[in-house]
Amino acid sequence: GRERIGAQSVVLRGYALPAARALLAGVDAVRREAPFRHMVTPGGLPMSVALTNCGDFGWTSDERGYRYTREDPRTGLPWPAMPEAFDTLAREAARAADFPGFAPDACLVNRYQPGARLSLHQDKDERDYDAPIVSVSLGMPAVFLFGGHERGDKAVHVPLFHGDVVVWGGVDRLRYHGVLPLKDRPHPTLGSVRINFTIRKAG
Ligand code: MD5
Ligand code: FE
Repeated sequence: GRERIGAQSVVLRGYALPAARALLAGVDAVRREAPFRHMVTPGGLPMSVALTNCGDFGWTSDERGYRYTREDPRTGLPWPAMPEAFDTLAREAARAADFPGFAPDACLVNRYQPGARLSLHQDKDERDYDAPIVSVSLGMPAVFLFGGHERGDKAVHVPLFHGDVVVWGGVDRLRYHGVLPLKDRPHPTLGSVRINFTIRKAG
């Protein structure tokens, strides 16, 4: 199914299910090279969500701010390569959501354990806001908050399940969004974890 949640945003329910094994193998390959870690925000607090990256650019947060870097700050080594399965799925999902020609170069991988949350924010560290963002959810369900262009705008609640893919772009690209604290509803194969990865054009 295809659910429109904004003028240029769609949820593709179960779109990633046929590729789930390959995608999870990709997450394992990435985490072996660049383990999940709790980055510190500019405010000095560790994030409840643990993250890693793959591709040419990776998103980083520390006391100095948010930015994309070519290297993992933990090691100084380039971020792991983007798994083929991530790249293929992202291009196909973008096309299905009317964003042909998407050429991703970055992927932020988020790991949620029970209680982890993402407060309302905009994704504006990328260079090109014309490119969409493709998000893949695996494991436990979550409630995604989809707000407006001002922080105080009312946010709609969108449940996201294992295998769902969301594509955001165009006029929706800079809308505020977040994730409610994760409930512990163990997934049959992944257990008490939610993995969300977002494939982007950052550079
Ligand atoms: C998540 N991740 O479930 C969410 C899903 C992040 C993040 O928000 O920054 O890692 S991706 C949601 C998203 C991305 C880009 C634009 C919009 C939503 N949007 O315009 O609503 O871990
Ligand atoms: Fe975001």
